[in-house]
Amino acid sequence: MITRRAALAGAGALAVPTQAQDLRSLKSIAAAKGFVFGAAAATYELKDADYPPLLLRQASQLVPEYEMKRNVLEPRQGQHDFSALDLLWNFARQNGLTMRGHPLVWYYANPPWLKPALQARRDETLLAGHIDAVLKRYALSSVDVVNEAILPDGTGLRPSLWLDAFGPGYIDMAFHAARAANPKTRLVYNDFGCEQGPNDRFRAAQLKLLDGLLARKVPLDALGLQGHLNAFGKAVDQKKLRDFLQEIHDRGLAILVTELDVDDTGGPSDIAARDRAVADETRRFLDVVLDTPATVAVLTWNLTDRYADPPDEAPLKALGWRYRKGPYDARLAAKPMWDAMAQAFAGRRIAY
Ligand code: 9MR
Repeated sequence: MITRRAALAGAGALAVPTQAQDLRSLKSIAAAKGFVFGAAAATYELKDADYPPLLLRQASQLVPEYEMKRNVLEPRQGQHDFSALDLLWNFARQNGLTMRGHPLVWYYANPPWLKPALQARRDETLLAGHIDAVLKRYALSSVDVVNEAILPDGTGLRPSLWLDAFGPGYIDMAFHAARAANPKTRLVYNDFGCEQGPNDRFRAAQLKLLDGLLARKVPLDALGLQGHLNAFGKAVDQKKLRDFLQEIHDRGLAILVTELDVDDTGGPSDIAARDRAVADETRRFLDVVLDTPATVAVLTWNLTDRYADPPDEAPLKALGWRYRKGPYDARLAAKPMWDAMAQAFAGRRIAY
């Protein structure tokens, strides 16, 4: 007997690509399946003449790698410096890409003046004023309003300057400020603990946090799964991920994969074997993520290995290797991870 699922998958495979669909372009395959493909980009990458053509061919959205972080945007109190972010924004606008934002409120990458200022007196404008300034300046399609507020082991909220200053209510405050500043931008809570490994406690903590926000009518639109996977670490548990994403969908929230990359640290010395494992893990993850209509976007954390950090593994470093987490290698050639993404994208059931 042919199942509904198999029939739909078959129909997808036989579908004639539209003229606009370029099968070597992830953005085009994604668009045909009703979601956006994008990538993190950085100002240093735009200076590399080889890179923008690749980014523009593959991605329809960008997210700043670091240029929207508070330490970059407000190095001195009250003096915003939008110059780096404007470069990315203008690049996106001039080339027809949308931009998503990351992050407005984070425990990390803050300027040194901020913590003492928060400690000096309770001043909500130190949180809301920044959110307002960013969201009024840029028309972002979505934004990570709060990033990584849960402890990685899922035992509670992560200690932070924000938690110290305002208590757990800082998360509500941030979302309210974001909605007030720009009612059109999709508001996202973004974290990394739900997608990989036996992390039941994190998933429970994530649902508890989201349920609290929703019960209090906090304006929240989506959950961001960062998607920092490891091909030789804690593998994606497809059943647990599927069940979890159903919980998110049941709550009426959208899902975005915001920072997909796959670390091959700990793998064998054979590069081809590493690449296969990375591709397999990518596919296992994306097959589940794209099997819910809640998923509206997939972004990789950068697109290539060209600018990546050297690995911690001394033997690899000695060989001049780098982290190899992206779908393109340092020569900007597509890796098996690219094919895994293209296949997972193309295999999405289109009946949404
Ligand atoms: O890749 C980013 C790096 O360039 C920055 O220096 C760093 C601090 O701003 O942040 C890195 O990006 C992180 C992201 O903002 C949140 N999730 C984890 C990312 C690191 O893999």
